[in-house]
Amino acid sequence: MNQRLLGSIMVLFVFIFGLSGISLAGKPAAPVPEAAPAAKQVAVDTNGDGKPDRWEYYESAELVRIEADTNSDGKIDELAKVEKGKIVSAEKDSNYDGKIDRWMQY
Ligand SMILES: [Ca+2]
Ligand SMILES: [Ca+2]
Repeated sequence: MNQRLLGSIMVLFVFIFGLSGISLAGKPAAPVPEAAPAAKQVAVDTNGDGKPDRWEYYESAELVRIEADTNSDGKIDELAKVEKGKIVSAEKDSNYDGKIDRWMQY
C-alpha cells in the first residue's frame, strides 16, 4: 500500500466518521426565535404636574429618541436622537409656534 492510497483511505474514513458523527448528533437545535425587538415608549412626568411631558423611545432596551413638551402646551417642542446612550442631534421649537427652529448636532 503506498502512502497516497493510505492517505485517501484515511480521508475517506474521517469523512465517514464525520458524517456518522453528524447523524448521531441529530439536527442542530433550531435557534430560539427572538421576539422582535418591540419599540417601547416611556412617558415621564418631569415637572410633577401629573401629565407626561417627556417621552422616551426604546428599541431593544436602548434609548433611541427623546421627545419633550417643555412648556406644557401638549405639543412636542424638543426632539433628540440618541445613539449608544448619547444625544447625537436635537431639534427644538424655541418659540413654541409648532415649527422646529433650532437644530443641534453633537
Ligand atoms: Ca408634566
Ligand atoms: Ca410644547
